[in-house]
Amino acid sequence: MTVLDKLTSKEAIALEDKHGAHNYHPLPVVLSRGEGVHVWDAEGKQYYDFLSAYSAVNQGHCHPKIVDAMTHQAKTLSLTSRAFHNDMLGKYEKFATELFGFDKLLPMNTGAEAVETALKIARKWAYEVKGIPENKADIIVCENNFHGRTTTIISFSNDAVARKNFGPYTKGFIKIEYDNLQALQETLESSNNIAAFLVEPIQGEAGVFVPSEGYLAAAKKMCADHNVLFIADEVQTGIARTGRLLATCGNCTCPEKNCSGTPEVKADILILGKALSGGAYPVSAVLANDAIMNVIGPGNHGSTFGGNPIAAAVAIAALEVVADEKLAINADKLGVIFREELSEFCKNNHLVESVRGKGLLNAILINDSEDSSTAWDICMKLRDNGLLAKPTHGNIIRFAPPLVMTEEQLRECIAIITNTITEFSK
Ligand code: IF1
Repeated sequence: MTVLDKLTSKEAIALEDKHGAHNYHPLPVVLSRGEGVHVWDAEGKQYYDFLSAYSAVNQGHCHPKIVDAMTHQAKTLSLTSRAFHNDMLGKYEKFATELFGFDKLLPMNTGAEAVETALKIARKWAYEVKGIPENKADIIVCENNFHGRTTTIISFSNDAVARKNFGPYTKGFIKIEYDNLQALQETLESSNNIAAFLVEPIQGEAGVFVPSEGYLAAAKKMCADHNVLFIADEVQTGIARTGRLLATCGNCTCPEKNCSGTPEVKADILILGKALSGGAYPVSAVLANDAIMNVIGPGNHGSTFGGNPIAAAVAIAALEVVADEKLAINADKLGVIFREELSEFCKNNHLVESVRGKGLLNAILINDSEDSSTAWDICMKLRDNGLLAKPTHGNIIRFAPPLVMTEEQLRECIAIITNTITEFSK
């Protein structure tokens, strides 16, 4: 077999099982092509993608504008390292900082790397600007957070599977309940050594938990009142996924919803990833204003691929697609339809308890125990019926299609979902 030989799904799974680490439990489907809202398996069966690679493929699979930008740059100059300048990085940094409203951008590759970068910046700012005694800085995080899988990040996770036997854990983190302003206020008042508050505007992996109206704005104000940095992890919620350019744009009435204005809840440090590249290439970024970002000097932080020319070209194209195709407006509109239709369905189906989400980041709660296989079994049936989705935790199924979906396609998918669950309920 040469590496380019066509494999059957069965062959592909067998190779992964034999030669690959078993760090995932994928749904048994082998994808071999993607275009827009569709993916095809190795046997050519078509599916609607309702996961979008965990909100990385917001612009749709293999978006021609993004692919063209990537291939053109790959044929021109792929990687220089930051030992030298390149003619793409500054253009990307200017484009992105103006779009999101920050002075500077620190380019990285994965979401976890960007989260780690934000934590390092917050700590350095705490010691050099706020004046917290060295090695005494604490960062507040939320219960049931998901920010990635590095040793430091899992140190403040409460997911036992992600944490166990990876100690000793990194210190300097205080966990509080998500969407609980009193807990945040009390913690902020409890110590002068708090550097920052790291929060997901919507807790995706925990089960698409949308916080109470006004939570983010109030949390941001509390942080400002205590000279504590507000760090928004928008790796999953950013880039139009929740019906706004950023989830921290809140209920901004900007007609474009892709404006270059300032988000309603302006983070001190903004973390982006995933759809920053439209899923074509690992691109992540940390954005902040000079008073914070300028604590970073030469040699403090970096990465071989961070800010490489292909990443820069891809990110510019991916962000242009979001604006040109008004993806935030579409996500907002289709998300309302999805939740309305599924809420109606819940009333007459005992298996689905509720639907929640914002824009096209939604989830349904299955009326069964967390350790039941019902959500998984439903996803297996959805696969058979041509729609791919996966449970987040136990009895919650996340639904997050590419934002390029049309209303007609969405309604077709809603029918697949409701018919499948109805069949399953019998
Ligand atoms: C996997 C979860 C989602 C993220 C937020 C940082 C990162 C993520 C809010 C790290 C990444 C991914 C990781 C991916 C599956 C997916 C995921 F299920 F793991 F938790 F989306 F909910 N901040 N989320 O959601 O970004 O380093 O992965 O680029 O690990 O299987 P990354």
